[in-house]
Amino acid sequence: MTKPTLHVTTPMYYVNDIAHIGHAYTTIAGDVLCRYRRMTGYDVFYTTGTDEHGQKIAEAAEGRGMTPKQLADTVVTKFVDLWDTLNIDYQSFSRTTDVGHKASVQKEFQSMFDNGDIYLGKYSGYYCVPCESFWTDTQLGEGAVCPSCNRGVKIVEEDSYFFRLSRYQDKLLQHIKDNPSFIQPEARRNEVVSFIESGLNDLSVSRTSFDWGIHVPFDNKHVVYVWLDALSSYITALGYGTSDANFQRYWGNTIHLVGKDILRFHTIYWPAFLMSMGVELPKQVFAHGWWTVEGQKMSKSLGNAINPVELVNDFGADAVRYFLLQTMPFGNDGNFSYEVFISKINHDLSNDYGNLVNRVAQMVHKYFNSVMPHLSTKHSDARENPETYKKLFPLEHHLDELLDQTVRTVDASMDTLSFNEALKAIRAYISATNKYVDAAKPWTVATEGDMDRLGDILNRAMNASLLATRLLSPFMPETADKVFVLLGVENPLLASSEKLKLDMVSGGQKITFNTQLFPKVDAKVFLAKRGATTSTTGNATTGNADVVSTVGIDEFFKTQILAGKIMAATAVPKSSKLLQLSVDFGGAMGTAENATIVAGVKKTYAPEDLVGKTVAFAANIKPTKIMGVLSQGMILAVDNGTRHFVMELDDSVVPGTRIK
Ligand code: ME8
Repeated sequence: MTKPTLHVTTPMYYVNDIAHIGHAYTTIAGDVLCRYRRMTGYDVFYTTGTDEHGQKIAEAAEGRGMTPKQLADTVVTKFVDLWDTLNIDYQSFSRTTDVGHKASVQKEFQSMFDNGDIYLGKYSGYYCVPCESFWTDTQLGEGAVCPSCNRGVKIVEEDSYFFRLSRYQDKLLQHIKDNPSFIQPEARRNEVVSFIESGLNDLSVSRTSFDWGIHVPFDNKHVVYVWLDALSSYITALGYGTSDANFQRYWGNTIHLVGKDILRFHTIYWPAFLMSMGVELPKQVFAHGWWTVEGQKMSKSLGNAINPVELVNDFGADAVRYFLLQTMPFGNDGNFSYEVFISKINHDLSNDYGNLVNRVAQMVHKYFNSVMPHLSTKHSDARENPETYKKLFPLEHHLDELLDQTVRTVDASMDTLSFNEALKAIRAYISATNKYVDAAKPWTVATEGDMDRLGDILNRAMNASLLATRLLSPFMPETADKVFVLLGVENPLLASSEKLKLDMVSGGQKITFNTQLFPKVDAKVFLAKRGATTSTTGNATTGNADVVSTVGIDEFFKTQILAGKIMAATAVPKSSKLLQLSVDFGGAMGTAENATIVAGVKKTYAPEDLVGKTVAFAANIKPTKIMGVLSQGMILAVDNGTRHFVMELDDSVVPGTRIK
């Protein structure tokens, strides 16, 4: 029998900065959904990736004195590492700079053009670089800011190709009406419907004022609008336009998980592009809510973004995965607070779940020499008939009924992406199993010497703990694997969710469980310690972007940090951020000639401000072309978000002196 298929996607994340818990949230949610479906009989493909073109990335790279591709390569490594750390099991990590993607986007553009949906015009209006979105003056927020992110917008006037979005207005409305679950949650669907009903303008789908993007196949002056480029990743990740076996197999049964901020792109532009190309629409776009931190919006300027790597280091990947999905309904906004996070670890994971597995395992060690007991014949015979079972073993019968209900609730919750409801049901089952152990009193039964009854209780309690673990496994894969190994159990893929109710072991296996799954965290101690250290992602411009790791002194000295005298400086043409410097290192770099160094400090310094200054440079960085200029080193400067401070040295310091 062929399995039903499912394709789940995260947004293609921008590479201007490293990920915070908001990015981790979407990606964990998708992973949980995929793992659950895979476990219960689906053939699943999970796509994530990065959005690397466009003005936002070009400017971020320029600001850091890197090429956009260099910036992308650096940040992509961090995304890949983070997804490994969080145990994200994806099938495709798609980059918009991948060669196959580029070729496919060009074909898509051509196909929309051939269908008469793309025409040449002139764009005149506003553009928000952080959101990469076009706005008209009537759409701007108070103070002429971007209505989505409240930041400043640029006035843009340039030649542009337009997509005939207006042509798709009625078709889109009809599709949304005919497919009520196409946009979820419902409140978001209503928002989109009102937006479409207010009238759709044709959409600018190419830019000419910068070059970092995929070129329009028939007009090299234009690069494809970054949203058209990035949205296409959802199909190019499956090989659309290149080698499309996965596209044929998975596309259509697709769920796009997105934050509420990018709903319009996914529910209006993307379906319209697909309609124009004659490609089936995804099954659903689900817009989840946003996280704040200790009550405040996460932002670079506040420096309060939570770094998921740091959280995992402190609490483990599973605690992070659990907390993020348990705390709020998927469509709602939520708040991250360390106090609440720690209290959930202590209550839900340590007291309830960890304690259940531990106490049952300890009793198997103690009373059965670490070998899981079988059910007695009396017990298993009675279980054949629900009426008899209810009469003879009411506690266990109740546990079975509750499991039946729990599995149904979990499955229905996964259909509606109500992760928190699924976890609530599992937690209730764990709590009921703990109560079952309390009520059945195996320690009393042991003193009475009734080994059959004792074996029955521990077999049932152990199976219940294992079933809870199986239900938790999509959320907490690392913990589940550990428990299964230590309890000598396999967790095979199942044919359907119905099978989740079946006992996992009959008995006889040797257990080696001897660990605390979730040690209690002392919130006071943790918060005091944390107060003394850094806790947020920061950002690349304020320099604390990475989790601090140490380097050996030898490693450090591989970088030649030298005093260099700036002999000449000019602005790099067409760049708002870059200066080209001619720097004297007094022959220390093996040549008497001055070095050319491109520095992203123009927002603070005019060329003449720098000439004559002696400042610190990293002088042996591999030469790199930046905006057409070969840069042979890097200026050292602090960027406090508003301005730069180059590291100026006293005039008496001789050029070429090593800084140690
Ligand atoms: O928008 N709370 O990329 P992006 C919850 N490249 N989720 C959050 C969040 C928060 N505070 N902040 C961000 C882009 N997210 C485009 C997407 S897709 C074709 C192109 C999550 O790096 C949320 O999923 O800005 C949001 O939609 C996504 O990060 C945006 O990531």
